[in-house]
Amino acid sequence: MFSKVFFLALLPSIFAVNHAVSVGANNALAFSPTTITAAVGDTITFTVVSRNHSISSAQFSGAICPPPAGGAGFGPFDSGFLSNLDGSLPTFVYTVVDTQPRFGACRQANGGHCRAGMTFAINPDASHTYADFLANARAS
Ligand SMILES: *[C@@H]1O[C@H](CO)[C@@H](O)[C@H](O)[C@H]1NC(C)=O
Ligand SMILES: [Cu+2]
Repeated sequence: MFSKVFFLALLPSIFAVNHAVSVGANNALAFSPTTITAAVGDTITFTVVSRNHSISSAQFSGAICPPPAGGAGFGPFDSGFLSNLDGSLPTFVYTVVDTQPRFGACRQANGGHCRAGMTFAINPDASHTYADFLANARAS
């Protein structure tokens, strides 16, 4: 009994996966990949590989760009501005706390990067697709 409980307690750490996301690859205003499918307990490591960006949670529709400091939406998160202008390849790690769809964007340039499509989705679903979020961001 004790050993079974102990084993179950270890499960998240045994099976947790890290998902790597590149921020600004090829100097583009983009996250790559744009969609991350992750389980509770997984981590997502965002690495800024060019310029100066943020990884900020966003609302799905409405006034998306730019997300506010601190992020928007349920359980908001925000890396703050991370610059690779010095070649330091700064990272931000987000731990997935549930499987509900979450969306994010860069808040640099007063939303200019976000409106240019610098956006991503974590666990989007049929009624909250990445394509719809991207269209909403571009139009915001
Ligand atoms: C990064 O961008 C922010 C917001 O525009 C700015 O305040 C900050 O000075 C920039 N950092 C560097 C190192 O340029
Ligand atoms: Cu940016």
